[in-house]
Amino acid sequence: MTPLFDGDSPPRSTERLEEGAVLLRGFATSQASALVEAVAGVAAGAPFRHLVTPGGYTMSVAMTNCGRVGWVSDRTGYRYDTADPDTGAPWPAMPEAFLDLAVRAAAEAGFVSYDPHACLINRYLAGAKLGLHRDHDEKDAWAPIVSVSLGLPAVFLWGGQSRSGSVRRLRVENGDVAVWGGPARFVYHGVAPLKDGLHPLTGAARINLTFRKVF
Ligand code: MD3
Ligand code: FE
Repeated sequence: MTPLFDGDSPPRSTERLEEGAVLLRGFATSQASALVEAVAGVAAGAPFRHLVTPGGYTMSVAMTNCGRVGWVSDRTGYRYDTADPDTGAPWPAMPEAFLDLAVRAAAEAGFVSYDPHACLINRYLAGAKLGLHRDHDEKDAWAPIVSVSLGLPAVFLWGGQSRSGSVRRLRVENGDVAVWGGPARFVYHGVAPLKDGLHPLTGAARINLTFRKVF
């Protein structure tokens, strides 16, 4: 735990969760409102939608993407697609502010030359959750996933390397950034059901950006 204070910027700290995984508390707080605005720009071109899993369940989290490819799911499976399946159009470009933040956060966690292709944007309203899972649709098994929390707080579930192990609960807030890669790339993780509330930047929502190097 390394607290940093510089003048008027919000407090930051680096918390090492395990080898390859860090939580950068407050890393994006000063850019949060610009990031939320950029999310609205992306969603104007590619609206949030509730995807259906291969098992036939409709996800409680609403999703959209920006970047060269986007993560999608339907009855046939999960995949990265260059086009939004709802419109056939390419996903909106990744905003400069997104890329800049992701690259700086990855470097802070020790991953140099991070070059994410995709940003999956998750929107949680009260009750929405993400069950324990691993992200393994990406080819590069070392490059990190960078996660940026915006708006309402949530509880991250951190399950370690096996599904049956104990699960840590970590509260994350607006501006917190998690980076996990290398040996931590395939840990089980999820998000507990969102508590309702109101946040000045996002209203009744939590928004999470996850950056991925896909190929
Ligand atoms: C890192 N989304 O889209 S944080 C996904 O909040 C996904 O929407 C999460 O997992 C979300 O595939 C991104 C995932 C996570 C959970 C717990 C963690 C990352 C973590 C605990 C420690 C470090
Ligand atoms: Fe995930």
